[in-house]
Amino acid sequence: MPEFLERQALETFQRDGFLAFDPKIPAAEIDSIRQMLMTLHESDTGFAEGALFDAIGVDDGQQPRRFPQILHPRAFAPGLLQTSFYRTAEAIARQILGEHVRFKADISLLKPARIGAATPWHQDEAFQDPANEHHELSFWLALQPTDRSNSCMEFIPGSHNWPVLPHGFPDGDPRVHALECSTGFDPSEAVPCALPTGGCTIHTQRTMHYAGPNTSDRPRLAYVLIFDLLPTPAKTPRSFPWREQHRTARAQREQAWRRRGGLLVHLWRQRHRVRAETLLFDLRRAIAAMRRLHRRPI
Ligand SMILES: O=C(O)CCC(=O)C(=O)O
Repeated sequence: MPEFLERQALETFQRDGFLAFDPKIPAAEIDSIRQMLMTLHESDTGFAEGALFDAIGVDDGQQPRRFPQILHPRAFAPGLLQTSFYRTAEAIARQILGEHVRFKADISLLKPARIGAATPWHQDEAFQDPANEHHELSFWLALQPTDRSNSCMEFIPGSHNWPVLPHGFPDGDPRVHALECSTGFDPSEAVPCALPTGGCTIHTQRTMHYAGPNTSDRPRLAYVLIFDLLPTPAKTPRSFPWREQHRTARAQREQAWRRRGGLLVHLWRQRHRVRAETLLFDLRRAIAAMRRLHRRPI
């Protein structure tokens, strides 16, 4: 596979922990990705199973959603992975993380016109199991021109070398899905990454990032692909207390769905990740997921 990122871009990414670049996706493909995602959002696809949710707010289905997201939209529109965007992102992920890289997840991120909420400052690893260290890359594809007026991504250079900083919940409300980091860094160092339609940013699981509200008259839609390596045991013990405190309506819908048999559907959807060298890890995770279903009250 030819190397996609040139040396200078690679060095910039390694220095800063993020990169804005042009993945050269044909315009027709961008239109097709946008249409597939908007169709899913407009039909509320995945709400009952916790795949569609509002990342800001209590997500009770009563209020207009200010940051609707759909987890693994490829499960509902498989064409999303038959794209040059997927192939390019995978090639770059391999270039950066090496040959053992796996596709992890995709997410659709919509910010409705005028009411689209800001994404609080956070590091993606704060959502994950602190017993393991994670090694992942997110490819954030802009499906319309994006700048500060309609919520472009903003990053703190060099933050990918930091540990995971303390996180909490916006307004201290554990029912909100989003996590917020409000200490240990200076937001005035943020670098906004305005992008044209089809432009893309890459960031790591520790890169501190944010996106402002959508104050424009058009929805802002982004499609994210995440690639990772097998997590490795954390070198020093860590605890992320916010993970135990989190009580989202999304997680409750997902748990109820999994108990009704959705867990098997979920594991089937993850089958592409299974490799000989990761089998043991994946098996342990599947068993832990089954145990959790019976332990926690809904
Ligand atoms: O699109 C946004 O507003 C935030 C995206 C984000 O946090 C991510 O891709 O990790």
